[in-house]
Amino acid sequence: MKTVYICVTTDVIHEGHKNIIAQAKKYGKLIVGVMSDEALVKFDRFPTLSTKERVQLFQSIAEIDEVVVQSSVSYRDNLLTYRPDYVVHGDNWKDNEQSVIRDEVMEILKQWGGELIEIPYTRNEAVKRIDTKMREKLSMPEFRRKRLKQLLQLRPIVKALEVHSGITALIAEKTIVANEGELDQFDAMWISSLCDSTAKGKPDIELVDMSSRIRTIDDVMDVSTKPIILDGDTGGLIEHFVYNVRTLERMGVSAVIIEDKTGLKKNSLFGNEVAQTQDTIENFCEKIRAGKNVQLSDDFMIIARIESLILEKGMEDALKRAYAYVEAGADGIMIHSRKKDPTEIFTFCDTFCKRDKTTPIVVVPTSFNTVSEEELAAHGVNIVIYANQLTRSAFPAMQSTAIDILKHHRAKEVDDRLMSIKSILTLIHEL
Ligand code: SPV
Ligand code: MG
Repeated sequence: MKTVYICVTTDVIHEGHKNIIAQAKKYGKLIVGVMSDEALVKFDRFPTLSTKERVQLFQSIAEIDEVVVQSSVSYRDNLLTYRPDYVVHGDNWKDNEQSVIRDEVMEILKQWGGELIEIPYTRNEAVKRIDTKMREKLSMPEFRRKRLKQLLQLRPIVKALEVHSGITALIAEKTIVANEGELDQFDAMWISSLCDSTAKGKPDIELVDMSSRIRTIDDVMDVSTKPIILDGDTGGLIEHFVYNVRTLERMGVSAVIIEDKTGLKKNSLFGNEVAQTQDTIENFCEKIRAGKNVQLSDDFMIIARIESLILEKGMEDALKRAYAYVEAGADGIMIHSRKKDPTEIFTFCDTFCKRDKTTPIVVVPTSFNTVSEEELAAHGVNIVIYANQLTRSAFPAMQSTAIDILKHHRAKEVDDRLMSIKSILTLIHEL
């Protein structure tokens, strides 16, 4: 009896999947590999069912002889274990980033003369509706809010990208790369005070108020499903912060990071070049406690950001504050530095982790940007935020276009480096 292998990533079985299962079964004993949650979050969509639930879903289908877990995006391990005569897949993975997986499957099957069989993917209205609905579900507050905590369990390090509009949210949502035979994507979005203010042409001094920040969050939420970490600046007055926690939680934001500064806040990357005042430990702990007290779900996180290294108050002060903030209820600690050399960040993380092995650590490597995600994870960092890179890449591109149009008195000279009108018209998918 010949063996057939298919890999599945879905939470809902529609007629497209049923067709592939029925076709695959014709070739022999059918083994279905359910892609694990850990692999799925890099590959495609965030699952709404756990690996175990998805395994059960496929176990209930009569044509399937065996259901196993595929714990990587690559088919390699399962193919080498089961050595199937055939792998069956829809024909929808040839012309996108998944082609690296396809190439690898064909290469491995060659070892024992196995064959890849591709079946036309079912693209009717009913299938389209189910696929869309599955994605839309993930944008609902109850799914989105808890996703950051889920990712902290699934990812060696959670990667967040700065977004400040619908279009930047789409970039964070949809960018998937194939690299070294693996697929990868961002896990979360950071709504930065610096970039949200900059997009509005305003300084990063808490001038852009919460109503306006909420407008940005809403624009981002409208077109995306990934979890949102909000830069909450200082959190403002304790009496205001509690209301904002409620609003953010209800909207489906996953975490707010508040920094231990008070008075007129300036961007941290100025360091001591401008006057900045750090809050007292007592008052900041009070703010954390007040926020935690009004929170209704278990999903929402209040992360305390420590400015001691930025303000050159020393490592001991940073650590003392970290322990106090966790004691007050903080769900995570963000430690910030504006040094190019990551040593002080590593020292903080190593020391903090020795005493506290569970509280997540967040870093923003804008200045210490030579550090890899792997190195950060090795020092116990759980979330890395790329806090301003989209804004900083878009701005010079737009500025040089404006300069060149003025220089040439026409737009022809800049046209080659612009996105085509056709691409921009088709960039946004309509419902
Ligand atoms: C932001 O992105 O607004 C931040 C991070 O707060 S930093 O600009 O590095 O202070
Ligand atoms: Mg900020």
